[in-house]
Amino acid sequence: MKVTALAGGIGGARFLRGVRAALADAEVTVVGNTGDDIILHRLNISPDLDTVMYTLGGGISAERGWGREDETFTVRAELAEYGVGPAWFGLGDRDLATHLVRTQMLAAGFSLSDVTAALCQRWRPGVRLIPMSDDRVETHVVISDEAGRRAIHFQEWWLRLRAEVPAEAIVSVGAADAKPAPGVLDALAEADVVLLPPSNPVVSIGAILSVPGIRDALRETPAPVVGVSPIIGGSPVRGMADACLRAIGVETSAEAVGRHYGARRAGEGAPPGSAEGLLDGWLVDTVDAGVTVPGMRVAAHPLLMSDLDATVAIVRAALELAGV
Ligand code: GDP
Ligand code: FO1
Ligand code: CA
Repeated sequence: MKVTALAGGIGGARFLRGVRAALADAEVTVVGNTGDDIILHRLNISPDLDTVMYTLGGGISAERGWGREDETFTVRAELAEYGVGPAWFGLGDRDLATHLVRTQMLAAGFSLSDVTAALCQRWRPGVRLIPMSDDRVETHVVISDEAGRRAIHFQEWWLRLRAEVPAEAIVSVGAADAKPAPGVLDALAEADVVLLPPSNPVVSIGAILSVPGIRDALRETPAPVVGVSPIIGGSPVRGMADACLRAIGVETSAEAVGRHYGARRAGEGAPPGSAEGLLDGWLVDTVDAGVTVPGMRVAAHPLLMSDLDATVAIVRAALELAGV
């Protein structure tokens, strides 16, 4: 079976661990979010690609969910002694090697897809991990503070400001001119099932969908498309997805996020051709049972990915909803 998933960082990576365990023989392609990518100290850093790669490759920090296990931060501390920041970004010493390899390969003319494949030669994540685009796309957040109204990089908003300053807009800079990376559209067209893990609907899944062509490919694939809610009982399980949803005018609830993704096919009574959404099925937590989204099958299952067994059960429920 061919499975294609779109993925952000921690929520996506943990779900994918369940996909791999539930479907040992499946060919899994992961389209990773690169909207979080940032250049710091002239280094190309791809947090979400690395989170997926380290999580599936066994190198992730179990406690933090990002960066490497057994990490040290000596380089960051030495930079701070020179008064060089940013202090808000956890640049780990082990992680630094990944950024150095990526930066050197990009400078030598390799694409981000090539670089990601090369890094995965070491980590062997057991899935084909491809970036959403080889072109530079960065999520920026429009805020107003003492320095006035301006756009800052998503990482600065998320890590330095802890998303506490309201986002007036969230912009995918560069997306309009970006192309999907090689293999992205084919992976969607040729899949037997497409899964949207419980990743951030705005800055992870939304960023991937901002690359022209990806949304249409999702709408047109013959495969069933099923999403898993990152919102349980009106709150994100982890992180500040509510601040991102507020910025796009979507309530923080499983129902509102399901309606935001929308149904691929028109529901009963709706005019033909009126559906413009992405999903055939929406999996919500049991506390959200009863949620309805026009045109979509909705099922309820406990959605806390507390351990691998619980995650495998979530994946199985999503596959059942997809009918595969
Ligand atoms: P990020 O890039 O590290 O922020 O990770 P993602 O975008 O892939 O996923 C972030 C989302 O994962 C958050 O909005 C959380 O609500 C969601 N999440 C984290 N853990 C769980 C879980 O155990 N169950 C569910 N349903 N969602 C989760
Ligand atoms: N998340 C944090 O909360 N603090 C950090 O200092 C931090 C550094 C970092 C470095 C490399 C990396 O791959 C991920 C890192 N993350 C960090 C996670 C990540 O930047 C974001 O939390 C997610 O991308 C949010 O969507
Ligand atoms: Ca992310």
